[in-house]
Amino acid sequence: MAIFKLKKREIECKIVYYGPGRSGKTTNMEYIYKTYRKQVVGEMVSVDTEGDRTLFFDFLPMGLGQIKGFDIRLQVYTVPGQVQYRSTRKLVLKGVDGVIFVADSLAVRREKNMLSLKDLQHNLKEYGINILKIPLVMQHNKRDLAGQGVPIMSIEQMERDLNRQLKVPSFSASAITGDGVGATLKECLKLTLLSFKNQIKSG
Ligand SMILES: Nc1nc2c(ncn2[C@@H]2O[C@H](COP(=O)(O)OP(=O)(O)O)[C@@H](O)[C@H]2O)c(=O)[nH]1
Ligand SMILES: [Mg+2]
Repeated sequence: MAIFKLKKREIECKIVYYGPGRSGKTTNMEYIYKTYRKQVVGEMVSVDTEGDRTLFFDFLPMGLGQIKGFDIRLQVYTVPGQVQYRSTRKLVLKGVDGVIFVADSLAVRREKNMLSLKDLQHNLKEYGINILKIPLVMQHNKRDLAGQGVPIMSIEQMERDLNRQLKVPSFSASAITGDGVGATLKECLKLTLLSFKNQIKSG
């Protein structure tokens, strides 16, 4: 739930990178951290252990300037994808305003992508959120691996697997090179801010 601080004229919103373990969520955030220095208003916080890069979550606070006289503050989180961190994933989703689903293009991760999307749907539901209603953007990550000798899925296949019912905006990306990373976040932010506007109208 976005926090509207009317006195301070601030809107605080929360965007979460979701997806299976090792799909590139932390790498997305690292790229954002490096590339949008001016918008980053604090340190990127990563709570990780050896081996699994993200044990708890990554957190990045950003300030995006003003819209209609309101300061937009953005809190970006990633979840740990590994199956065993189920409760952490749910916790990180608390109060979420927009979601970026980072899917792994590696063919061997096909099943993991689909399971993770189901897990997202389930966890949102536990907070009373319908996955079809929340601002959601899909990212097909690791496209740089095309032609590198590792089997990766076609975009068409990934769209069929993950986006046939959702029909959300989707982006090809490489979190390593940064291709598509900014575009993904910007689209999610746009949808999120639009949803506030609609909520204000209908409320
Ligand atoms: N080739 C390639 N590797 C990537 C990309 N994104 C992430 N990786 C690698 O995949 C591994 C897992 O990435 P990480 O961001 O920790 O995944 P997370 O578990 O989703 O946070 C790391 O070795 C990354 O360097 C990408 O776009 N292309
Ligand atoms: Mg991570």
